[in-house]
Amino acid sequence: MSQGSFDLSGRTALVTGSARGIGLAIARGLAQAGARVVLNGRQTAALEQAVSTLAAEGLDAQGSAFDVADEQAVRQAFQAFDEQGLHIDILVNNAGIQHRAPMLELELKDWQRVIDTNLTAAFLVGREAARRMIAKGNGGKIINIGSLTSEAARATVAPYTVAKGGIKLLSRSMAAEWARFNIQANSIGPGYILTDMNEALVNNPEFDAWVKSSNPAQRWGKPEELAGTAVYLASPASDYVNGQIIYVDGGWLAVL
Ligand code: GCO
Repeated sequence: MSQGSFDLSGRTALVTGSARGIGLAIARGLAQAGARVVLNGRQTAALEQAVSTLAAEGLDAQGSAFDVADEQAVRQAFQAFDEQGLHIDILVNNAGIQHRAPMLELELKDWQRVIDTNLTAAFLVGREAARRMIAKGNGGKIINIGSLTSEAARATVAPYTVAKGGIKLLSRSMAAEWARFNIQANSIGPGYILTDMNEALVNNPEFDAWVKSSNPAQRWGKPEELAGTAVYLASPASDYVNGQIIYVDGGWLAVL
């Protein structure tokens, strides 16, 4: 069965920022569904560690270290894939950073860094991937990782909020231009998830209590809880789903 199938056998997925956290959990989920996964990060040691972890689980994983916000580095990484005969059928734009500061104290360089990594990089990597998907004529899947801040702002994380709002519309722009090539571009909006990036929030008793009281699930999410939605959006089961954002947030937005 191909229509409606969740099987990713024979597909290759690139997951950016996948040495840990949400990216690693999504890469693992895609690999468990049959895909070959290419992990990405900037730090080679952490990347190699993640590749070994997945390989030890019997999954098909390899690494590609490059900075997603550096146009030249992104180009070179895709040229290296071409030379290896590696075609990216599924791209997950996950790499992201956080910088928490009130806007009145926010410096331009930090604004720029967060926008570059969380938004512009998804365009840069998406453009390279889509060029090849279109040239090959087999379609493709792009999943851009948004956030609750794709929908609602939270004080002290303005550049992150703006970038994640942009991610939602980037998926729609990709859908608008590339749907005719059988490319589906959708977003996933994770809720508050237990990751290294959120360590300071998890360890802040007030914030932790706020997350638990404002969320109908009354708990933080786990990175692996994003994998099922990623597999769905990477698979033929979602071939007529395009430009959407699916929140995986325990119901947080439902009661906002
Ligand atoms: C933060 C942000 C995020 C949230 C995420 C929820 O302050 O770090 O709020 O990291 O976890 O945006 O979707």
